[in-house]
Amino acid sequence: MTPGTDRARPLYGALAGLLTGAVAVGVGQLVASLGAQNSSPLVAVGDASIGLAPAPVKNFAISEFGSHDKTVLLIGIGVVLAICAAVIGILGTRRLAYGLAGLGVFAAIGLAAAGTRPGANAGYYAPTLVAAAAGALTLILLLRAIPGSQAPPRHEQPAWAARAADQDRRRFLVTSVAAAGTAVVAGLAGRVLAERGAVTQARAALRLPHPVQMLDDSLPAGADFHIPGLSPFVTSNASFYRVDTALILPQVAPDSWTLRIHGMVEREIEVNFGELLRRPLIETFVTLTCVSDPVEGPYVGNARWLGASLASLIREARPRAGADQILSTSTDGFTCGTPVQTVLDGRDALLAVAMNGLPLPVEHGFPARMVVPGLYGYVSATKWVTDIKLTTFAAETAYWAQRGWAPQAVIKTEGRIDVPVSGATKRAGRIPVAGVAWAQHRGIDAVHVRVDHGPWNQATLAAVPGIDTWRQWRWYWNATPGTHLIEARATDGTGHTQTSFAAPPEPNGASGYPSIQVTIT
Ligand SMILES: Nc1nc2c(c(=O)[nH]1)N[C@H]1C(S)=C(S)[C@@H](COP(=O)(O)O)O[C@H]1N2
Ligand SMILES: [Mo]
Repeated sequence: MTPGTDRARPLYGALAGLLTGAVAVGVGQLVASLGAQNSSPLVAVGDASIGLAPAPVKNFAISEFGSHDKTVLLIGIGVVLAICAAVIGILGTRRLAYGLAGLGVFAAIGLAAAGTRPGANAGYYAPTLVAAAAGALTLILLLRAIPGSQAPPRHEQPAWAARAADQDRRRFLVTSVAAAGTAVVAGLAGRVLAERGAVTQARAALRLPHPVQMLDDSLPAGADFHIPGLSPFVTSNASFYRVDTALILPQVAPDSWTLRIHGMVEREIEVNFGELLRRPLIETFVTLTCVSDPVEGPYVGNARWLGASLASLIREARPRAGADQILSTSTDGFTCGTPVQTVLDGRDALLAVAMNGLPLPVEHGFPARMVVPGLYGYVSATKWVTDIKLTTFAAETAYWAQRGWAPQAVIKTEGRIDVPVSGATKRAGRIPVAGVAWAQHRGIDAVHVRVDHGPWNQATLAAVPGIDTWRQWRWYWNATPGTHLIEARATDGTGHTQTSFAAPPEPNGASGYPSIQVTIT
């Protein structure tokens, strides 16, 4: 063994460890995609860390990274895994058993996390076990291929030794490339299989029934001012915000979907997807809002939903007196608590199957989700919902309420200035100031705008189909040179004008006037 290869051994070890980790993760993803959904070890570990993360960390992640919080989490897990994998590889160069023991620790963590998956069965352990076996094999092959591992006898001629070292390096390179290729191919195949599977096909094949209560047009007349930069009245499915705790999208096949309604009911019921579609379906516009949406934030969207009346489903189960909470659960274990009274008060609370004329996109809850006008998403809008339990707020606490958010939360009267964009520079003259305002199930009656704390000016409101959506507004401003602060405030259908008090999203929704700064030249 030459001194050079000796010093390089830890580096080779780290590389062997990284490749071992990559093969294990890739193979794990592939095996997971072949079997039960939700069984990916990586996702199980990620979900477990989401579940275990203290509320402030999770809230910070959502407010800082928004819908990208999961990407950040996955990158974080990736970095930690990479470091550990490198260490395992280095340990392996000392003694193979140390490296294998390190792998064993990871397998144990993966198995433990898999066991906590909702609906976990023996099949959930398979991806981790196969991944660990593939990892062990990779580690053994790579460690053996490290140059100098099979040290030539000391009496070898230097020239011979140099040639041997060269061959050794080539052998390590070839083994490494094979390992990297395996990791990439297995990982990609796993991804394609997981996301392009039966559910995507079932969704494409789904024929939506006609609603009994149908809207005339996809866009109500006069609802959209069509001002460039202003949020369109209808948010397209592609640009609709997404907020959930799912690391990979739950893949729920419609023919395996059932909704069970149980708990404090006289008559437990279960409906399958065919039965759901045969119920009288309602079509209605509802604006969803996330409680995490900061003032001027992006987590609001308006869509045309098609679904069965949630109230009529609940009534069929005949809730017992005293049941005040509808605790809904999704296939991935997320829970959500909605007041019974709100769902039964006559509003269009839906078990929705379509969004803007298409079957629900998988990321928005395919095949069925709840939509309840007037309540923030975390207490009303369960996606991939399969279980509804009638209970009480005193007896059970839903996912976000366990983490410090209000157990019940009505959407606050709020708005957003979309035009001009904050920070923009515009020419002096008459320019439109426009935005959207919302107070779902109370409606928007007025919006006022002021400049530099001057008098409030009444904005013109667009038409709306009802009180459950946001409402566009616009006001023409004679802009004069200088830097200006523009604020807006909305008044809802109950006569209540939104508060100027600036509250953060936690625990029950942000408040305060939306405002922008513009420079006029
Ligand atoms: N299964 C599931 N449903 C969920 C959530 C979730 O994390 N998991 N998040 C809720 C929250 S906080 C919001 S704001 C809405 C967002 O719905 P969207 O992603 O379709 O816009 O979904 C709700 N439904
Ligand atoms: Mo939310």
